[in-house]
Amino acid sequence: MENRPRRVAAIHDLSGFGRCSLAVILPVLSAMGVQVCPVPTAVLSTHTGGLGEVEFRDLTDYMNPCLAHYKRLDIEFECIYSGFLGSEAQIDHCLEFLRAYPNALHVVDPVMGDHGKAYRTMGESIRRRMGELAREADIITPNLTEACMLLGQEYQSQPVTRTQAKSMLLKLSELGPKQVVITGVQMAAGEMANLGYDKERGSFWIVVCDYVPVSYPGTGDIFSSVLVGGLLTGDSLPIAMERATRFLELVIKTTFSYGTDTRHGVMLETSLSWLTQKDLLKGYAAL
Ligand code: PXL
Repeated sequence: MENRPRRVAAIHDLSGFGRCSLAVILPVLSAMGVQVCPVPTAVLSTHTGGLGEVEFRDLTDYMNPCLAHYKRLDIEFECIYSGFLGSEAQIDHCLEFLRAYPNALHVVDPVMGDHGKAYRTMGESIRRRMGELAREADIITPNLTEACMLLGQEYQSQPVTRTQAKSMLLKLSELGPKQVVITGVQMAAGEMANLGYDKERGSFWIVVCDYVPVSYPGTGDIFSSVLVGGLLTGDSLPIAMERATRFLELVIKTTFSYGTDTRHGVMLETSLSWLTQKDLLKGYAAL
């Protein structure tokens, strides 16, 4: 392979205001020394989380010709990374990207909902198709709500025991992915945690994080992007999980201290330089 930064095709929407999707994925991965090639699925004036009527342009028709052009150019990608998708047709086009690059790391962030509820745009049939996409992934990064949706089980609002956590991770990996990371899990022991499982090694991981009593849009996109950036630049799974967790803690606490409108997202700009340092980390533990 050529001696150059790792390259990712990032199949996500571009929301102009609100700091989510490509607006955060691009700076995060660039700061980590990874080249991002955005494949925008739609352009929105803002995210869909409470900022009024959104100006929206669908780009579904762009996705296949874009892939065809990259193939004509013989452009290689080390990773295909998808997230929020607006329609079943977009899921089909993502599957085509994955099949066109079988040797790339396939990362699917199955963005479907949060806090036990599906996002407004994520009806039952698109959620089912998202499950199909997740089966084709090497790595999936659902939050707890999305993990329950993928498993067809009711949202678990009660804190999760270690045994339940391991069982969910195992069942998700049985769908297909080799590595599974579940974010934002309230553990029965009292901590908030991100959990991971590596099927090939049979290892379960937990990274505990500080709880902050607010929720911001785009934090799932930032978590998955740091995870992807870490894995593509030599991190092990638990180290990449911890890097993503520590960075989110930093941006969430920074933002919370300013008391800004949560709908505006996290203040990524002032914390981005932390990602360029590649600190060594050791705050993960076996689950
Ligand atoms: O961060 C997930 C996301 C991505 N894109 C759009 C969204 C959301 C979450 O609300 O609305 C357009």
